Amino acid sequence: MGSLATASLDWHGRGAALIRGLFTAAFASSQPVSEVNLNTIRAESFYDSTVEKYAAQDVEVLSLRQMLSFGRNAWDDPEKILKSARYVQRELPKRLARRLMDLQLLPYIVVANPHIKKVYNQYHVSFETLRRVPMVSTLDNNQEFSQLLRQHLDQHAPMLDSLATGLRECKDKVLVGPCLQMDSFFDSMLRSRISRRVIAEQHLHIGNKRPGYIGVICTDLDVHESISFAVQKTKQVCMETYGMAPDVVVTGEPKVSIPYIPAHLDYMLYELLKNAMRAVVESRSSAIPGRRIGSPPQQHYHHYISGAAGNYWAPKLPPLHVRVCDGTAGALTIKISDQGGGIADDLTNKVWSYGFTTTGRKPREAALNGNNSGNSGSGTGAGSNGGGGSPDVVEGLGSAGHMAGLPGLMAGQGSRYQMAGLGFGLPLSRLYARYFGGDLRLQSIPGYGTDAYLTLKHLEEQDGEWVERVDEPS
Ligand code: ADP
Ligand code: K
Ligand code: MG
Repeated sequence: MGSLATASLDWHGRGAALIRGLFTAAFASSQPVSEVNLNTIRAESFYDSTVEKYAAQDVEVLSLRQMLSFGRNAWDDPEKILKSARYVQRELPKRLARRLMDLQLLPYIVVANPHIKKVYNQYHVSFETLRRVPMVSTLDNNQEFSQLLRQHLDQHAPMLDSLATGLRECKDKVLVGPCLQMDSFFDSMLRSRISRRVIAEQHLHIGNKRPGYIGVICTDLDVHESISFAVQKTKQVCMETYGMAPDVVVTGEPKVSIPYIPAHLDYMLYELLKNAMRAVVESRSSAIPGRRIGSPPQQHYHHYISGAAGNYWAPKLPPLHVRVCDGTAGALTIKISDQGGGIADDLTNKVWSYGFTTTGRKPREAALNGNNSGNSGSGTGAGSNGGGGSPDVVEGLGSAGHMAGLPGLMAGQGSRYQMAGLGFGLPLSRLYARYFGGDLRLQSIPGYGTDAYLTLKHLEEQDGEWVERVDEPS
């Protein structure tokens, strides 16, 4: 991050806030890859038609099938590795340019926000750096290019934090409201981020020979293994937050596997399980530590808890039910059911908004009284459930389990887990699901519980072929 400190951008509000940044680079385009470094890029003045030029170029979309067939045995084929490098080299600047255009078109009050500015800066520095890398034509070039790519991926890791914080601060300002399509802005920013990271990580791993993997895609991802990993992690976080966690009963077809990026599935399962566990625990407010009673009112339905939070009686929590259904229509569905009180009717759409959370409301208020406006990114509730007040977007499960080999793919996570509070879990999980042709839906019975349906497509059985979802140019 330190190296970005040298990049500063002059922001000039003009009219409808068309704010341009011209970064002059302190090197010529003929410079060797190794010298193309973030430190050498400076943001000096303000107008840049280059961004527009790149943003207007067609992007070359990828299909998962292409990624798999191209990547097969690529570790043994230098030509393939170089071809892959050149693809990344061509694609990233165009995709970054499109997002820069989106950022430039935000209202001034938003672009002037220091967190959003930081994101713009980082994007622009990456754009300028990557577009100037001379064409990769040898494996040595590729090694240098890969190092640079990794550096950029790492430096962009906290981008979600900045966007989330920026959004929260802007939403506090009454001026930014209905006129700003925040959700579609976030959708395209984050979808593009997913695609850039997939493309970059796929290249960075394409030269590794790893059994069961082609690049970052696990060719036979064991769905039950992913579920038990996520369950274990979520229970741990739930215990740390509330001192208790419901059990999880997993049923359905025992042997199910799909070609998928493990970190993506891990993220979605983790977010959905956290939501379900939180609902179950919070809907039984008397179960929250603090209410300590000498003897249980109804012996059968309570159990004695002795832990860091103290000794107390708590009602038994109804378990979550996870069912794996390998459907016939080429889709695999994972259903996660909870008896956590459900979602109030008037919140069913709002929960999909970036930044919308009911964290910080009184227990059960969310489920039973949806009329109280949610803490829609206002920040008052962030972390109040034990998340430590951090605006971090915990994306992914760190380096545990089968993600161990993919430190960068889900970067931005760190090890600071929290149950809820950022309001990104649902919309971002749906974005991940849709990215590979799947979907995420909720069905809730207010006052009772919620079913989440996560659908993932089987590549080999798809009608036609999954094709990367790329955003239109601005
Ligand atoms: P966060 O968990 O940070 O609040 P999410 O996007 O994951 O953000 O969820 C948004 C809101 O949707 C939650 O605050 C909660 O009110 C509601 N919600 C999500 N899943 C459930 C569930 N299983 N049961 C009840 N409410 C839920
Ligand atoms: K939300
Ligand atoms: Mg959540």
